[in-house]
Amino acid sequence: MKSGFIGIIGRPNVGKSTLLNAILGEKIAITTDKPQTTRNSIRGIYTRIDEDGTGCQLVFIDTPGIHKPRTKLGGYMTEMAVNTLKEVDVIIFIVDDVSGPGDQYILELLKQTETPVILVINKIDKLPPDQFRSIYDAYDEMGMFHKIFGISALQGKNVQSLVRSIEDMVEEGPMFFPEDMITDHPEKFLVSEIIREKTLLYLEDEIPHGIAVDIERYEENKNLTSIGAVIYCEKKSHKGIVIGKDGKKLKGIGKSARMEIEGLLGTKVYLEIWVKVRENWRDSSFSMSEFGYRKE
Ligand SMILES: Nc1nc2c(ncn2[C@@H]2O[C@H](COP(=O)(O)OP(=O)(O)OP(=O)(O)O)[C@@H](O)[C@H]2O)c(=O)[nH]1
Ligand SMILES: [Mg+2]
Repeated sequence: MKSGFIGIIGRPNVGKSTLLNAILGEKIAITTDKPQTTRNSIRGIYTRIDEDGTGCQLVFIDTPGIHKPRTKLGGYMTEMAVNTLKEVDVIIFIVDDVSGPGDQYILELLKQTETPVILVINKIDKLPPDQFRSIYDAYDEMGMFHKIFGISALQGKNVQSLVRSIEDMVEEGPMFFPEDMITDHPEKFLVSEIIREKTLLYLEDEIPHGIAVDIERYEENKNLTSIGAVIYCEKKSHKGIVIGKDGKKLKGIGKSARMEIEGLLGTKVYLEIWVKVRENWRDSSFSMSEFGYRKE
């Protein structure tokens, strides 16, 4: 048996969480078109066992996008991502069609580690071949990557060969998790993330950064899970926007979240959502900790 830990890092919005889901073939990490969607390290477990009992277990760690923090929460997110670099056997560094100063910063971090790094150029489905070539060549010239892959996480293109290549890189080791486990996060956490994803998808720019979801009630019965959730926003004016005219937006958020949660839990779901204001919570250690943004 082989096993290892793999960190997925990159700027916000490059497709780290989309790649994690593509590798697992199931959605455990939320993804949106808004930068800074992921706020915690999200662990996804990939296990392949052959008929002869040998195989490989790879624990992928999706991290928040590395960016210049403007709030305590931003600092926490970037710190989570940077710390992941120290704990893994292989690093996947993802870039996409736009390059930013964040990439330079990450490259400097990578130069300070001995851990092998795979460079992944994502979103090839929308990259013209000559642009792909020039991105590829620029990174190849640096001579610091174990391998370079062009993939489309969204379409699953080249994802299998990426995984196979990582299997070749990790060493003999134990199974860390049971064969059928795809994440070690509790369902309650996944539920709060689904609600946050739907909220972000329904909102315009700016407000999403100030959204947090707290699960206040979580009662599991045989055929019904009853959930009470609070969407926190930072300003009174944001509360109205989240609720929408005649409550329409909140209803939409609730309905789409409920449907996805029912799929996840395999039960009917009764979901109640309230919207509350917690001013400047992103700069309050107390509130951050309450919403689950604390060091484990
Ligand atoms: N066209 C295209 N879009 C992609 C691909 N992979 C991801 N995206 C899109 O890029 C956006 C960001 O994807 P995420 O997976 O949330 O990105 P992330 O790196 O996890 O972002 P943060 O969590 O904010 O750091 C979403 O709208 C995805 O649908 C891809 O291969 N092709
Ligand atoms: Mg993400």
